[in-house]
Amino acid sequence: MLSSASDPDRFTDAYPARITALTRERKAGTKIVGTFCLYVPDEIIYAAGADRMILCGGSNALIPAADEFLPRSLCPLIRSSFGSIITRDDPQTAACPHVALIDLVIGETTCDGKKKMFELLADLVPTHMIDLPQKPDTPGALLYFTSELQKFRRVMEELTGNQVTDEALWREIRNANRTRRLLMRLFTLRQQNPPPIGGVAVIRMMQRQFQLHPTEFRRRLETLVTRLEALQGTNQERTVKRPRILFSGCPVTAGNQKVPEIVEERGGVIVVEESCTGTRAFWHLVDENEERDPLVALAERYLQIPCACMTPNDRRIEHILDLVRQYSVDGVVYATLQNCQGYNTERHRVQQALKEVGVPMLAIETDYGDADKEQIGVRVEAFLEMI
Ligand code: BJ8
Repeated sequence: MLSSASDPDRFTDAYPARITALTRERKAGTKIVGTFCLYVPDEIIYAAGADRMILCGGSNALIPAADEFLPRSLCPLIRSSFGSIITRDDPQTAACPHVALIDLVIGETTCDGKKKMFELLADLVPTHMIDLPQKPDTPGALLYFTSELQKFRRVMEELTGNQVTDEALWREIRNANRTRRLLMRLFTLRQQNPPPIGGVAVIRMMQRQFQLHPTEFRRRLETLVTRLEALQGTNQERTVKRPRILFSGCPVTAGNQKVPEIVEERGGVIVVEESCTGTRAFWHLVDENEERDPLVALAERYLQIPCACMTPNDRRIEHILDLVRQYSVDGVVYATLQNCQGYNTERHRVQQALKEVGVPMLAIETDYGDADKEQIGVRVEAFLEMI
């Protein structure tokens, strides 16, 4: 099995080269957009001829700078992200060089903490907000979100000076779907016992999805998938039984892999992630029927993402139960960030649903610090022994 240490296809080394490429692109006039969420369709950004980087922070070191502005009762992801932006021009503290390259931030109305953080951010960087309907199944939600994407399309046209044509949108939709299909192939391979690749390695790769250019990410992903498919049937570890874990909860942003690392260090193997650094990022394709309005096709696909900011969010529960079946899961580790109200509150419904099908769940609520590592390790070990 490939582990994170084997660094398949050098996904983790890609960041410095990406910064060099973005700096060059920007000098040549390309606009760089910063995003924080899966609900912002990359297809529109790339159809406008811009590039994008994700701005979700995973570094604990950036939080103190943010705490001068934000309450400590916000989740570490929001505080770390804000910290990376306010320190972006200070060479002593700037930890994320891509942040200084951003021309426009695209925010979204998901959780309250992010919404209020975007208000402060707008004083520092030009910011456009996409208003996301949070009852996705109600009549009118699709129409409304499509109208928000139309506004976003115009914003991108103004930023870049390029027209976002339907043709360019369909091209980007087809490209993004290709990546989604490859990810589906990779995740399907993980249904094997044992899986050919560990969960931490996959999470690190998924983190790079939001930093690399999509073409570069797809190229590396294709190499990895082809390699793993060729290895099928040759795995010598068949006698080793490690508990198969579904990892579910808040996104695992780059720099914050603490909990999944502990799960695999203590003897479990993560076989699938129900997370924005997992299935939520690629599970649904955009309809490629070019006789339709591409923005409607995009709105349909993106509204299916089962984030805990949505209500009701039954499709997330159904998705988790499906994954449990498809991946022969022995237990679920439900990992959330402190003060994330959506995912922490939804924990109860997930736990109830799993109880009904007899699958044990361990809930871990943590921050970006290391202080609770040992304590989490003890709990994870006891859980793995029990399942
Ligand atoms: S689609 S999960 S990327 S909103 S952890 S900031 S929810 S308080 S990141 Fe997210 Fe989009 Fe949803 Fe995914 Fe708020 Fe929770 Fe913090 Fe979070």
